[in-house]
Amino acid sequence: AGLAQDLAAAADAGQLEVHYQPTVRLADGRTTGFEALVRWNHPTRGLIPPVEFIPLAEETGAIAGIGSWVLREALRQGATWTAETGAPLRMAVNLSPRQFHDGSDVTALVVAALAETGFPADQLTLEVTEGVLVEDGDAVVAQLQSLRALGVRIAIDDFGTGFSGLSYLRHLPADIIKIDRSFVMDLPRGRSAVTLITSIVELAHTLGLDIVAEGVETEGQRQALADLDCGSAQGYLFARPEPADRAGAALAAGM
Ligand code: G
Ligand code: G
Ligand code: MN
Ligand code: NA
Repeated sequence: AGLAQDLAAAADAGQLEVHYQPTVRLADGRTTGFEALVRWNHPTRGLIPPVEFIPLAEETGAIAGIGSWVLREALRQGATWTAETGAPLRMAVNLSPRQFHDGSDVTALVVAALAETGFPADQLTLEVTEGVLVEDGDAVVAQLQSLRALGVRIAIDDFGTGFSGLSYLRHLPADIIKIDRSFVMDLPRGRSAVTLITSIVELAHTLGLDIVAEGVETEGQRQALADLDCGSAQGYLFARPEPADRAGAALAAGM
């Protein structure tokens, strides 16, 4: 069988895994939550990263089943960690544009997953890219608004890499901007990265949005982002995405 057929069966075959990368508040270095990142443990090809199978899953439609499995798994894990730590940990789950575009009801999917796992709606973040608005923009905006009405927060992932400029921020209901790793990489010295991040932070403050900077790998980058008043960050400096047992152990150790 080809990769596409294998992929359609992967969730049911128990071959998908979710890894978890912490989000850290820069003011005090505390972990406030995790981003769920899926991996495919293929029986013969080994661990396949999402960049190699999410696009295929989007083409074939397998993303619906995979997305629903990841959401339920991440919320189940989030509910466990919340119970263990007593802290209102956030869980962020990535959604593909395609999950909004095949007539499926994302809100119903999320409501069912929240009910099934007992994870609180107001601790859930859903990450979308601006590409989600390219097709059926009005219908997608309506879905995002109904999700926010539940208390779910919407994050714009990979912010700054799209082609539509800042104007779409007026149309995309959002709570959080995730500054793309490609800008963070040029800190602390890169003049244009500093200028760009400064304007994104100003814009976010004006619109009442929170900021998460992605891909922080060095202490210099962390310090620059703290100086620029970015609220939170993720990156290898703090932790790589890890299986639930390792991420949970780090959490319990009080990171
Ligand atoms: O760790 P990393 O290789 O996990 O992730 C690469 C890309 O795959 C990122 O753009 C990320 O947003 C995407 N991705 C990871 N997990 C998921 C998922 O569960 N659903 C979707 N749609 N994308 C994901
Ligand atoms: O597109 P999205 O932001 O959802 O994807 C996050 C991707 O970035 C994942 O592939 C994740 O493994 C990767 N990632 C997370 N932190 C770092 C980092 O500090 N450096 C690099 N190079 N990649 C990172
Ligand atoms: Mn993401
Ligand atoms: Na990103």
